[in-house]
Amino acid sequence: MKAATAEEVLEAIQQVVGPDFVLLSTTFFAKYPLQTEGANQPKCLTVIGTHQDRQYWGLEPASAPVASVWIAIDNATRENGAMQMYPTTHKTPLPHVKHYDNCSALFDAQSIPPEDLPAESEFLELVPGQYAIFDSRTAHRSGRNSSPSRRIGLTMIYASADIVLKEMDYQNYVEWRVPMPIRCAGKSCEEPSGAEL
Ligand SMILES: O=C(O)CCC(=O)C(=O)O
Repeated sequence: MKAATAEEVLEAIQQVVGPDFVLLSTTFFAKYPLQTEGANQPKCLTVIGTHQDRQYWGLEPASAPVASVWIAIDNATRENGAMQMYPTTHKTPLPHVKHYDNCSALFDAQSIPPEDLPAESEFLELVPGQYAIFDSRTAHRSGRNSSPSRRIGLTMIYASADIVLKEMDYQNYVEWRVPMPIRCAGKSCEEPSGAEL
């Protein structure tokens, strides 16, 4: 919660989504080293298929700005599964194909096929504490951790307060309720009461 409501982050987010906004989610993405002996390390499910956060979540209206923040808890490198970003993709919603890569941890193993992506991409190689803010339509993915080092990142998604969460289109829909969004204005955020958490 401290990271999500840090003044520096809120100021940056305001510039992108406007003065009245909600924190929709915080998620840790952990990739443990594949080479840790004896670790209960799944061979699969450490890949995140290429996706656009807001498209994948069914956030509307399309005109409402949504921004994603990814903070490195550990070093993020190409070898340990740093995020790979596809610049310019924020301009267009792209198709998400179900079961494209069944090793992907996304619901329905969705992914945007490579032919729908630009040839150019950039890896978000960050040191702990560094973060990136991107338009939630920017397509991104992350690969396996093939290194001996752990890679954990924290994602936080903010949207302008008029956002609506439509039902997600999943084949194997699991009840996954987005908790009460946290409303922010100016430099402060209201935490929901215990009952809403
Ligand atoms: O941390 C990762 O590897 C993936 C994060 C991600 O896809 C996201 O935040 O939407």
